[in-house]
Amino acid sequence: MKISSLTPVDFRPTLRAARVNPPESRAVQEPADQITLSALPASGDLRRAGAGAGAQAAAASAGLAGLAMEQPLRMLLIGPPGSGKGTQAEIVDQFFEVPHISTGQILRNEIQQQTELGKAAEEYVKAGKMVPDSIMLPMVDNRLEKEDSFILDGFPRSIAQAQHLDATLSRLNKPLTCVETLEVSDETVVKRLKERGREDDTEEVIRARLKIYHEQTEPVMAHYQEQGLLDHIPAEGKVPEVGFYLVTCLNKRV
Ligand code: B4P
Repeated sequence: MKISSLTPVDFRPTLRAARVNPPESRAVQEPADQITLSALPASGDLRRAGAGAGAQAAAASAGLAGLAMEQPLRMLLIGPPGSGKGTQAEIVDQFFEVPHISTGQILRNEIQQQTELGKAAEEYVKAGKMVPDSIMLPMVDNRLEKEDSFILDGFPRSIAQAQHLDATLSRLNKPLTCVETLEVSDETVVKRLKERGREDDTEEVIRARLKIYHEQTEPVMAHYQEQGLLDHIPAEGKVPEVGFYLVTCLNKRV
């Protein structure tokens, strides 16, 4: 279903159900009997239809928007490569109208424009390796200084990056609202990314990115679990299903 064919009323059962019966971390209930998952459109449809106003109206009708607008949403989106971070950030952006900061996308833009930063990062991104912190940390700090609310996608990817982020947000007095982690198997990741076919989506590079994820990024979850900020989002399903769980969890956090 496309957003252009939806009225705010179409969203209400979905969002009401989300408020009344929110999924708990890991023990998420299958919501298919209570709501119409197709009421959440695919993110590409949202973008093509310029759906910000419609989604905001829907959120307002469910009592979501007032909360979202009074409190800045500052969320981290963490997950393996191809888990759908960029895809889901687009859905969250449509509901909460929060700037989306993707470290992967910033790096790809810099590489495409062949800036000094892009030239320095290029070999790492093409090989699926972590770009050095000497490049990443000032780049992220610079963006966070400019944004009051944000979806930070792809950062932090290591404990060192998480500790740096804590210090930056504390200095800026911008505490996090939540950390959402997208959970998906390695085999699903490989299948999705081979189909996408970006330059860094060869099987060899995908496996290298997954190895780094398991070794360096997964320990970051415990860091945020201890702070009570972590939500686990099952991300094997279709884009709107994943989006439903994610928006529902955010609804509990704002
Ligand atoms: P990213 O840009 O973060 O990685 P990505 O592979 O694009 O992941 P994402 O999860 O966003 O995937 P998408 O939504 O597009 O990083 C790229 C590189 O930048 C890294 O390897 C690294 O070199 C560097 N880098 C970035 N941040 C760094 C940091 N902090 N420190 C050091 N280096 C850093 O989804 C993927 C595909 O799946 C799409 O084709 C999408 O259509 C599809 N899809 C999504 N959800 C789906 C679903 N539910 N079902 C079916 N298909 C789905």
